[in-house]
Amino acid sequence: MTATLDLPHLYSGKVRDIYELGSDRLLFVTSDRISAFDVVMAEAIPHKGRVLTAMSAFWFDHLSDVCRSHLVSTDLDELPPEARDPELAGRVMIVRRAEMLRIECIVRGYLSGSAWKEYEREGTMHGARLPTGLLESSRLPEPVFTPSTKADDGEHDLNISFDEAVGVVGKELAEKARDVSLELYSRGADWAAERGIIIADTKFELGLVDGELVVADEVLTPDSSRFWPAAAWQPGSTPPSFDKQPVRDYLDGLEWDKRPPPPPLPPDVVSATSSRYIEAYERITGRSFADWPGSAVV
Ligand code: PZK
Repeated sequence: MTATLDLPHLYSGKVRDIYELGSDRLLFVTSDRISAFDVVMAEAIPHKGRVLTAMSAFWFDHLSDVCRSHLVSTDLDELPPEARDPELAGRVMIVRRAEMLRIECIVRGYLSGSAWKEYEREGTMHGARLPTGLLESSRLPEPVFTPSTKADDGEHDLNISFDEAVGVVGKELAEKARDVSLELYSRGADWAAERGIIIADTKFELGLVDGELVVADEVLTPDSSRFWPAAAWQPGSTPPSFDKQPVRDYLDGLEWDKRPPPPPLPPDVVSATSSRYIEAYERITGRSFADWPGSAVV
């Protein structure tokens, strides 16, 4: 998709790449790749990377009173001239280089995923007892900070207790990270809920810039969170994901063992998924995606 940038490459994730921009800045590029069942599909979802970038930029600004962010600019014109590829418009973030905390700051407002599995078996979440009688996808009595440790590439992160997080980053930082994460989640989830989207849980990546805690990576996007259509939420089952449902529905109808290579996605599934991402952005921000840089690039 994206022309290889002539900048020092720092990191590649499943859907994002990070490059170096001098000693204290990085360039984040978010691709249109999508994964399902932990496998990256062969087809790109048009504009997905722009939607995630636009949504993160919205939240960074909207939540800036809770915590500063690593974001400096999403403007292509602030890149070195040779890096200003029109295909990159709307999908880049120039960010401050941070010293990243070695924990993933997860906040859960609803009981889903690995937390539901643990509760079903043990009645606990990350080792802490929860009320009895909760169902899959139940709303928790209050949002809970449930950190995990970063696993190596391809491995699943490991859920840890708050005390184990203290062991990794120290008491003061762990408490700050917990308080900031809970406030970011609560503010974001309340905002989204008023617009018909449940943010069931989310992952924040925090770091230090000049000793100050900042929120890095992407925030409160469908890739870093579970987004559910509020209208489809019913405790006892997992609602469809707001964004990936067309892909999941299609794959569920196939006999695929969930191992690479993934089956090809039909064009109507790809375009329905693209529309879902754009709809999530427009609902949450109240802005038109047509106003975001690069949205007319095809
Ligand atoms: C940084 N990641 C995680 C996960 C990716 C990258 N502002 C920053 N300063 C220094 N390092 C990072 C950041 C940020 N954000 C974050 N790795 C390095 C990560 C998944 C995909 F491309």
